[in-house]
Amino acid sequence: PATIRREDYRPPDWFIPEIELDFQLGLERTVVRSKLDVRRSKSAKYDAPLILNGDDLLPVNVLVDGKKWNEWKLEEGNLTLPLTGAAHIVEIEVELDPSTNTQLMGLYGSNGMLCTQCEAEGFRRITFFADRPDVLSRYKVRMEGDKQAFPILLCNGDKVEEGEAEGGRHWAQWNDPWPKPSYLFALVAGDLVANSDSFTTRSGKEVELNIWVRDGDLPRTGHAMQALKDSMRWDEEVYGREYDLGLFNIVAVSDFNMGAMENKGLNVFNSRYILADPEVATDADFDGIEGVVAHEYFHNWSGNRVTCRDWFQLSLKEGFTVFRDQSFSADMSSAALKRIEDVRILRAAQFPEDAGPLAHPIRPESYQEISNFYTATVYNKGAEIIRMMHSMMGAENFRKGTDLYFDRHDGEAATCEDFVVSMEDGGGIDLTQFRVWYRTPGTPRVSAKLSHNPQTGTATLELKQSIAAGGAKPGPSEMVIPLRTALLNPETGEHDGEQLLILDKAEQSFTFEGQNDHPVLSINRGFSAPIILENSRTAEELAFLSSHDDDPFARFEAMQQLMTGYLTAQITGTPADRDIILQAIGAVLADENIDRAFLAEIILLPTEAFLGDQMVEVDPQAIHDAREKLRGKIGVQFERKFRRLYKQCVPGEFSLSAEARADRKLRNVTLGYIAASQVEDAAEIAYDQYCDANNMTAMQGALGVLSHLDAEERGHAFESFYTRFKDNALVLDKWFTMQAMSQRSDTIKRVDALSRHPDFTLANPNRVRALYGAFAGNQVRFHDPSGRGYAMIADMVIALDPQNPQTAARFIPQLGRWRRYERGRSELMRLALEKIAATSNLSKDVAEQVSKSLA
Ligand code: HT7
Ligand code: ZN
Repeated sequence: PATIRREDYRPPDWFIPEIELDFQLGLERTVVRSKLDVRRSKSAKYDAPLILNGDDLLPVNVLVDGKKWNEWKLEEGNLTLPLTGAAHIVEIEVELDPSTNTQLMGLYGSNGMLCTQCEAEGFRRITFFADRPDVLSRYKVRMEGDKQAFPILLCNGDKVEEGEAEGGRHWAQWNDPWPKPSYLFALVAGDLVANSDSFTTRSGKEVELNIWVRDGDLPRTGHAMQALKDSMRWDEEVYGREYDLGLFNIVAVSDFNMGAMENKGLNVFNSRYILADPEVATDADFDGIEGVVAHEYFHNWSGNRVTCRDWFQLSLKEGFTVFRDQSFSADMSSAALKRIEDVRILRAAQFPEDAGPLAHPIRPESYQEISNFYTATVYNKGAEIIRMMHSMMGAENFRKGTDLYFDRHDGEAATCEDFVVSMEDGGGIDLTQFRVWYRTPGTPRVSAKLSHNPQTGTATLELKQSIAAGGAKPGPSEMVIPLRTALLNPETGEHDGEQLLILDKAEQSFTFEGQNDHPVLSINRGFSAPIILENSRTAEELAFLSSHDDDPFARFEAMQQLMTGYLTAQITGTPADRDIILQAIGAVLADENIDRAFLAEIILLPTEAFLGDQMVEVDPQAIHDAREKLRGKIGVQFERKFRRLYKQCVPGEFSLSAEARADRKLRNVTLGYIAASQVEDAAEIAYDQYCDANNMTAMQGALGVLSHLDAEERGHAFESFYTRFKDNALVLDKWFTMQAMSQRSDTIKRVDALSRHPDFTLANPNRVRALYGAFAGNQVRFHDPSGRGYAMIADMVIALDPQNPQTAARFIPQLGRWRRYERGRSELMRLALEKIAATSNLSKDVAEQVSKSLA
């Protein structure tokens, strides 16, 4: 496949300021007629032809300026028209069969409804068009369809007219006043009902809000609606951004490749990010809904009003919007827990990407298939880059910068560079060197050494930065790394205030006066920079920080580092002190002032995947064994305390209050430790929890524990769960997931059997991710030394690719990490990749990921 390079960007030869679309809708046959007002760019050559992208389309009819036109050519799917004038009206008719669109890009059928997904390049599967984000058009759309099959007809903007048509059909005319790129186009037709509400903007405009779902799902839309209203208010208060239409529609669909899509005025969501009530959704699900609803809403400004010039600038809207949704969620609940969770995601998804064959800068230099670049790097590392600007500038100047950015570029297709320049001009900061982050892949490593001179009462901090091989590019490569730092009194844990140190050289030292005792270093507080901090502190210092640091993230992090240090030593057969961990855990368990949710977080062991990322060569079985051994020891050591806490956290009436959520969380974590201590009644306690549960968090916690056990309660619970929830697709996904995550040795066999279960289908991405996504994340079972886990994923990718290449390609990175594993597994992973590579007619999506993984 061809490689597209950032440096090759050229502005469009033709603009299309106006487009009219007419849809005659049908699940098996939809006719699309378009009328484009095309204008040659002043900078284009006089004979530059009009090239309209198409993917799997055939023009039925082409007119230019009202006359039938036969001089078109189809080249690689694109329609080329050799036009000579400066402006023309081009009309094109195409026919689609949405029922065969299994890629879920363009116009497709889902549960009897019709819906669209156009980002990044789906609009070209609906009609021929300049399908690039720097061509902005005003859309007028008429849609017509059978009234019974599609009683609700939705599109972007405002509905300006509607009426009845012959043969039981009806129609609606939608106009969107805001020029937009084609990737923000959306249309939905179906039998839907709405949870309707309204929002008054701060300037007094009334906005109608609707969340459209299938009939029975209406009672599960309340949380999403509240999240939407909270987001609208928050964006006004924190960024001064108001909504700009009289209507905001959200539609939930069950077949969707990603989480949701920010189409102008008509967001389309994966139903898992809309539907929730306590019986079917966990607390994490509720949080996911709040975060994704906010994310899509925030795109109205960061993405829609100011969009991207080209897809290399994707992080301009995605990194910034993730930062915005993270800040929103932090403001809505606990900022500390949110930060811990965000960093966990970054480390689980982005750090490995940055350390592997698919590493790329947040602003990539090239791609073959843009869908492969909706990555944790572009999204989550992108958000970290914005967060660092925020830390360095302070909230007030940051806001001045974003105000200027929105003012300057409103209605434009902008670049990352435009954003940085606005932040410099508006926020009064020089970001010259900071720009290195935009072009450099890889996670920087920072070593920190603190020394103390009792004679002078000074402490000196020596910092060094480096970046893993393959990460650094020639040229100035030092990153600007803002490190929130405090020096803690070694007795009391107190300090004289935190400082923001800016590390912008390869090596740098900072001196602190007035330090009579050797202080304890608290650094990268709040995870102020997305770096790997190389072991800079002793186990004793880490234990001290885990009970004294006043920055909750740093406190959590100290415990994680303490546990990680011990476990990595165990795995490699190096002696290490376990007692200090037990003491540290004992100290937090004895802390009467500790927040319960934070306690649940801080006593968790690092994940097996994270531990693997710390190893030179990964042996998943050795990691699993060492971790389980420590879990067991902690369970035994504190069994009485865990049982007491477990009882104290007995749930009352369900509530989403912070206290109730903390209790549910701590109850599940303590249950996990009680089971890890291998006491006889563990299965019984878990089963009782399952039976008594009045909410999904408790149920899932219980099933999660039972899933690993060899007890009859396990079978009963899973059967009862299936019977109760088999008609709820989102809950059934959990049933598949929990079995695929089981640590039992028969898990591969079980996953194989589940792939033939009548409720399993490759046609639904949520189901595929529920079973295979969960299994590929199950370190000890996916990495079975036989290689059967790898073969299973490879076979699934080969089967799924012809139907849904985007979803198939998302499984390649798991195998792509083959170089990190011990020899036996490494070779088997490589062979699985080779098998995929040898498959004929691979999609561009899978081919790009596989070839890069093998290179
Ligand atoms: N901006 C949206 C991206 C998206 C997408 C991309 C490729 C294929 C399918 C997709 N569905 C949604 C999601 C977001 O970041 O808000
Ligand atoms: Zn987004």
